[in-house]
Amino acid sequence: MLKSARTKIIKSTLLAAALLSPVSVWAHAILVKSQPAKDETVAASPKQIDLWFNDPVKSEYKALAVIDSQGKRVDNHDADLSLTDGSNLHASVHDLVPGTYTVRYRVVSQDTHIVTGKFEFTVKP
Ligand SMILES: [Cu+2]
Repeated sequence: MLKSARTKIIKSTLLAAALLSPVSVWAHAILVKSQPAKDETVAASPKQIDLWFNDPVKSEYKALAVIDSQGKRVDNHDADLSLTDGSNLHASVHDLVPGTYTVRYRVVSQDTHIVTGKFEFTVKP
């Protein structure tokens, strides 16, 4: 076999291995849904805030905070992943009075990237 042909085969084998490696299987997590939804107005205080990502996220370093318009935290510091759905992060909240609230979150994707974001919702009976 010619040396260049062998090199080509080795290169394409390495490329295939890279494409099939576990790192490329796990996508970067993005927020796909929440309850309440971004910018939604709800008529009554939700019992908890639910976030759903497109992929399961790592159980370490997860955080979810709900903050009122005065900057005070109104969640119960109990952010956790659903036992049956690793893409679902939730936290319970105090009984929310009418107003606008900010949800802030941070999770670690399976690809080890940190994903952070925030959105608002309003309670207006
Ligand atoms: Cu990523």
